[in-house]
Amino acid sequence: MMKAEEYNTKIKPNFCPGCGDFGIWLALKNVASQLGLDSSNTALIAGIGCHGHILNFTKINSIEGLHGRPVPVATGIKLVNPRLNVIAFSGDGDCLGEGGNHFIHSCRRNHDINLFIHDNAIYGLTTGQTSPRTPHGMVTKSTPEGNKDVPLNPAAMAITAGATFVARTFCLEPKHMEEIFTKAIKHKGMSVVQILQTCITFNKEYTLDFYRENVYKLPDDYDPSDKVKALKKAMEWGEKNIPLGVLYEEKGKPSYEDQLIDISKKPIVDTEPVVKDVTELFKAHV
Ligand SMILES: Cc1ncc(C[n+]2csc(CCOP(=O)(O)OP(=O)(O)O)c2C)c(N)n1
Repeated sequence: MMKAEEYNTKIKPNFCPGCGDFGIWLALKNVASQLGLDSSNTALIAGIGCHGHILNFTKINSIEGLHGRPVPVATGIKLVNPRLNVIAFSGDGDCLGEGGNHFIHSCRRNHDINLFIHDNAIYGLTTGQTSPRTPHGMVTKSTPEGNKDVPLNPAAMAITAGATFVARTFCLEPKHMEEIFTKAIKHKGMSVVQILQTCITFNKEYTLDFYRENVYKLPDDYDPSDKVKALKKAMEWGEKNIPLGVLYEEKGKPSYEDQLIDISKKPIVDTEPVVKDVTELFKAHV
């Protein structure tokens, strides 16, 4: 079992000072340590963006995919080796903009993967353009006269699209994040976690103070199994009205991988490749 600090690589985190991604990274390492996650049982995937840097600082095997494409990489890995815990990190732009279609269909198929969305409501890495989560009216580099679009709600979308675990947490609530990440990883089926993340450099609206004033935790007696109630909860977004917690959980629904009889009997990773040397194939097709 590795200690949390043993997950540090030699690369020093280069998130902006004060970035909410630091909190997410710390929570990931704590959860990895508590659950015994390592490269023998876990794969990490990310898209392109500040969120994707998390892979560089964490000592677990990983792939940084193309922008908007962490989900197809994650589902591919899970299909080849269903024994792995597969955790995909995505930005709100990455997940809902460039990768929007993958997001919807992975929920619909109930792939047994975890999708952690670093939702800073802005394109961080490219220095502050609007994303599909940017509030209406907000002035950004790409919308100097105010954003004309209305934001998407990834938690509500995930619930209606068919994900079987949908939660919301906040990057400055370490214990809450750890609890939610742990539940998501243990859940069988598609887990979507919207992590409200401050971007102190480019999002001056969804600040630490904004979230401190407006988030609240779902009460202990909240029942996440009622889909319609969960959707109503997920749609709450306003003054003192942003719920954190497990919004929706459906247990026992077969995952996509469960339904592939051949793979569930013998994972592809355990199968001898039919062609071991591809040199001749290349010669034939190039
Ligand atoms: C197909 C494609 N479009 C655009 C880009 C440029 N690009 C790289 S990162 C990024 C924005 C990332 O924002 P987000 O996904 O919200 O992640 P964050 O940086 O905020 O963590 C963009 C537009 C790209 N690399 N590939």
